[in-house]
Amino acid sequence: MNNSWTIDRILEVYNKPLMALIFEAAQTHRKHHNPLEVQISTLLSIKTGGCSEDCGYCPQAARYHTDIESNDLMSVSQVKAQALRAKANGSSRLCMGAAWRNIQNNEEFDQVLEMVKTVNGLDMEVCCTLGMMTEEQAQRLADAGLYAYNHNLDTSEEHYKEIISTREYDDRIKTIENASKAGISVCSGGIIGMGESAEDRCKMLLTLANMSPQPKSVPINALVAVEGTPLEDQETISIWEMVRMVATTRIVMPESVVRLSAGRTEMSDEGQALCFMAGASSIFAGDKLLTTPNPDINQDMKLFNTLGITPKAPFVDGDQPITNDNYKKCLSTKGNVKWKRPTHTIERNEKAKEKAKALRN
Ligand code: SAM
Ligand code: DTB
Ligand code: SF4
Repeated sequence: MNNSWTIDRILEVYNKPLMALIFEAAQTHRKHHNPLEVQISTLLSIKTGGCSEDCGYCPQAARYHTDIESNDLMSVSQVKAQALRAKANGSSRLCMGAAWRNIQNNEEFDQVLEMVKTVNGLDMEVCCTLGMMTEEQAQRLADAGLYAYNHNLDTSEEHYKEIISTREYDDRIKTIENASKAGISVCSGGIIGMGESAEDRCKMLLTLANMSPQPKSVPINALVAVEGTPLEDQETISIWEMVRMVATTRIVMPESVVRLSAGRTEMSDEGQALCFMAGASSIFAGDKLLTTPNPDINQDMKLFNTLGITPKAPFVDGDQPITNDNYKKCLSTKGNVKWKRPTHTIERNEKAKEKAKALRN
């Protein structure tokens, strides 16, 4: 793994003639992954809309007037039903998203922990994207059985200031570090098509590629320009730019799963096939992302069949977490939580891992 990328080297890769770039990315892809397997994740918006932040791309920010239906936190049984549906449709991962600025230590977080435990119990990889989180909150999620945490850098540090004013780039990095420290697989990427330059895209990749370890998955989203948001008039990104971004991501983070994320409804089958060739190894499936449309699962399966691609099984790249009852040792008391882990040790996690391995063998 190369953690000493420079902006010049990444720009050099990004600016290669497209056919040469795709070829190099495809070769890198084959060295580290089975090119005929693509991981399928299903997104589930467990709490929709009404968010306090001002992310310029986001239809869920309360301050923008978008046509979305806001919803309170789902129940654990609703989540379980959706997870079973996703699993039956070939998804190995459920990614639960909440329109929160950050996690708060309250009953809603306790409910999310129960959701994590429940979905992990269905033998699916569980991912959450709940906004900023502290190290303790990350540990509680890990103890409940969380496999991955999604927290995107979105763009370069410079361009970030044009898109979001209610929090800092460093806050994002801190949350990613907190997930990593708790042993959670990091999922972090960004969005293209928000008026950024090629250099902004490459700077974002530089920050991700020089993380240690590099993120295990890197979602590349094309902006879905939603009416009512500040970015509503942005032009749809060309497929060539998407292929270029996917290929560069693949080369600078060879072992990561590169997820072809938002924006697929605007891409042709041929365009998506080029993205898979250039190293994309995961998609979000299901007819809805969080609030915007996504291709129908039957359409995706037809494309997989045409291309000879099969869905990847869960836990190929990492062990299934074992739910450790530490996660509920401190149930919240109306926003006034004292989270203590007097008995928690790293060894305990190692033991849990060994137990998981033994169970599988
Ligand atoms: N509230 C949490 C947060 O901001 O981290 C989690 C949910 S948020 C919707 C997750 C990610 O979705 C964002 O970081 C952004 O990268 C992506 N996203 C949101 N709206 C989008 C849009 N209109 N087009 C493309 N990606 C989008
Ligand atoms: C990510 O990188 N993309 C997903 C997921 N992580 C949470 C979200 C895409 C959201 C697109 C806009 C919407 O549907 O609201
Ligand atoms: Fe809120 Fe997340 Fe949307 Fe930003 S991206 S407005 S934090 S839901």
